[in-house]
Amino acid sequence: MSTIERAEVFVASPGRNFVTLRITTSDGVTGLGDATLNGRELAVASYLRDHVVPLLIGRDPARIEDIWQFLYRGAYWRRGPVTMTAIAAVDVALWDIKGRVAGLPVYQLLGGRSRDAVMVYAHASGTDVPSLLDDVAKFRDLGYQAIRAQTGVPGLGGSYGVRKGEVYEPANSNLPDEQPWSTEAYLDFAPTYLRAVREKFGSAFHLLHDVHHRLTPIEAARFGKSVEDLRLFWMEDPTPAENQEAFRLIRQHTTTPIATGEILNSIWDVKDLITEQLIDYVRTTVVHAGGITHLRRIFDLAALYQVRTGSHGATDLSPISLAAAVHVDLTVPNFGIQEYMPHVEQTMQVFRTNVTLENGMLDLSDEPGLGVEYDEKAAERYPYDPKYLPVARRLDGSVHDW
Ligand code: GCO
Ligand code: MG
Repeated sequence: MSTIERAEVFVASPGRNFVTLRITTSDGVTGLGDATLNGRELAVASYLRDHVVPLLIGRDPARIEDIWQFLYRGAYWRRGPVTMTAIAAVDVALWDIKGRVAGLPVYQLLGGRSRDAVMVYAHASGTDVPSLLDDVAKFRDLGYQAIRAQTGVPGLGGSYGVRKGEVYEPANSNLPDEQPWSTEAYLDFAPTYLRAVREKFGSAFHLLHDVHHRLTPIEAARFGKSVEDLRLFWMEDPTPAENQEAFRLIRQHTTTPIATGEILNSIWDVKDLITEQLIDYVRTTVVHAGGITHLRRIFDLAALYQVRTGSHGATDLSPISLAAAVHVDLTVPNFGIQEYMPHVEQTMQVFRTNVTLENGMLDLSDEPGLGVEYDEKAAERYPYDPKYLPVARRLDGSVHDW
């Protein structure tokens, strides 16, 4: 029987920080898992190195479900981003190994294709309406079928989601960058710029918007109502999601579709949202929600309630997670959309993947496993570089949800 012989954790910063797990079997087969938790990277690296790797050595790498249960139930302490990201890294690496051993891409092990390719959404942003419109035009020309639109709020420096140059990278500071926030200014302005996008480009593409957890339920209801005629694909994270019941109130007032889940980690975190049909898209991801094994469990529950998938895919999810997401997205019956932001050149020197983008759709070739290689030597050129996500403060100085 082949056993797990080695499990190594790499922390590197090729353009941004990534934590990567590589599992090697006694037959010399390797598998990769992403363990990146933006701004809290070393906590997951230690959880893996100090508490999980010793438990893996000597186990049968083919027993993915059993290892998942062992790590989840065996920790005693349930859920949480650190634990679930660490378990995810192991789970994804084991699916990679299973595919390589079988000589099949992971999506074949998951039941094969349900679709030819995976629709993604691009990120248009600007500092004001004209620059946002220019950016939307750019993504329309590149062939994207779905575009998320965000822009700065006049008079407020540093709103969520506004790209500087070619790259959007919120974790950009050695200590958290403290950014001002005014809900009133946002609620006055955001519907105006979303309307400007529809007026200029029409309705022949999907328009998305990320509220980024900043509104109360009744404010979110007002926002959703005010943009109903713009036919948004979704409003994302309208209110913080740890209180699942809060979404009932939003639902009572608006038909604008709702997406949430990027910061949630388990099926329990989204159970009420799904079973009460309080959301339309669940945004949990491979990396932060316990790997392929657990994500599929969430997506299957969602399918029963006509909730579709819309996994998080910002650049703080490594190319391993993006590849794993595409394998899952290709197979699940209730796929909705996949978030996609291209990684920078340095990142792609370290992670080589076979994921391709054409006309706003992702696909991958038939290499066994996930189809990702990690270049350890290249990674050594990019040591860990501590960075934090920003913190939002209301105009009176008090902390708000970022
Ligand atoms: C998104 C997200 C990201 C997060 C980031 C935090 O919808 O892509 O909200 O932009 O803020 O992933 O690390
Ligand atoms: Mg988001």
